Amino acid sequence: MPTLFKTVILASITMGQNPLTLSRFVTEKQAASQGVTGEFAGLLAQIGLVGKLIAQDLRRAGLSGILGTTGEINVQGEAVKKLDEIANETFVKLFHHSGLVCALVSEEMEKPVLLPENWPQAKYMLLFDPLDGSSNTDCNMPLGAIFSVVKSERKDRMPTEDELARKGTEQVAAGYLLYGSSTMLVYTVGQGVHGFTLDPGTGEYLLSHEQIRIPARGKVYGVNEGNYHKWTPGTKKYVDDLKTQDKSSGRPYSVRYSGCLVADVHRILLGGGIYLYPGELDKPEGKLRLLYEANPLAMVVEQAGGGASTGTMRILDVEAKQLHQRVPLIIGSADDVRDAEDFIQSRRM
Ligand code: FDP
Repeated sequence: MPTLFKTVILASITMGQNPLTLSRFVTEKQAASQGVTGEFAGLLAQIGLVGKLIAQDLRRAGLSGILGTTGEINVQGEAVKKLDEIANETFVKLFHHSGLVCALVSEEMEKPVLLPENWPQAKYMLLFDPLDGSSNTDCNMPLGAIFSVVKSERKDRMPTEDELARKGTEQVAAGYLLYGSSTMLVYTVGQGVHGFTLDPGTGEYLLSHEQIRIPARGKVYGVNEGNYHKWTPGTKKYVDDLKTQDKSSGRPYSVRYSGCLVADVHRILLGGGIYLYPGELDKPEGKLRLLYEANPLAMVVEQAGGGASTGTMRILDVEAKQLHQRVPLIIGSADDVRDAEDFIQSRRM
């Protein structure tokens, strides 16, 4: 029997005999760790459920008349897609009555949803981008959702709006859902990164990527190079350098840019390389949002052994001042991120 065929059969028997579901995995990890509570297992299960519902909507989007825009402009000044709204409502509805969180912050809502009825039992607060890469909705390309979990330490009163904007180092968990050729949930609680693939047969998330480690260096970069003329000289030089031919250092790198941050970072998390949405001359703060895009992805990538930087400092150390604050993001393999910082800070020319 050909080896590949044998491997495929063996893999399916192994998965079939002992598939490790998300809930069992989290419960087992929980038993082994003091920091992870039953409440958190419930929260992760709820995110998984949100992912199943949104994945279902996305699969039928072209048939259900839910492609295109709503005609509204969101807090970021961007046209709201019908699917943005549906994904946001799914998150809010499922978490509102779950009793699992005391506040919700979303890219799609200017103000947070405070849930005093859940406090003080619920100490977690969820910050999320309900549908990442929305320009991909109408052309059947990958999409994602990103989430960050922080905890209210106050015993005397509900957290206020200001207390939701936290530094990345204060996250207790983070992760993303990826809607690609399969649906995946990837998360970290600060003890490594694990990935689960939604099995369409059983409707369960099964462990498919345990303890993900990102290679120290990759061969791929992802950036919207159409913005080249807007970049600082350091960013231009770095990207020029990636394209320079030099066999000994594995250059030129290949470009892979899908227009969906989650998909691009996921590729890099598994295979190495670097994703950049840098600051621009007229927009030094960049495009991406700190609290529910950069921070959670930075936590995931750091937990897998990679790096995440603004170009001048570690993302997780950026002071959070506003809920919808933007930040430049350079994320991926540790050595690649270090090289990018060297160019951006003119240590290399
Ligand atoms: P989108 O605005 O389509 O939701 O989250 C912002 C984001 O997508 C990322 O997913 C993506 O990497 C980036 O913006 C794409 O921006 P550009 O179109 O400017 O390249």
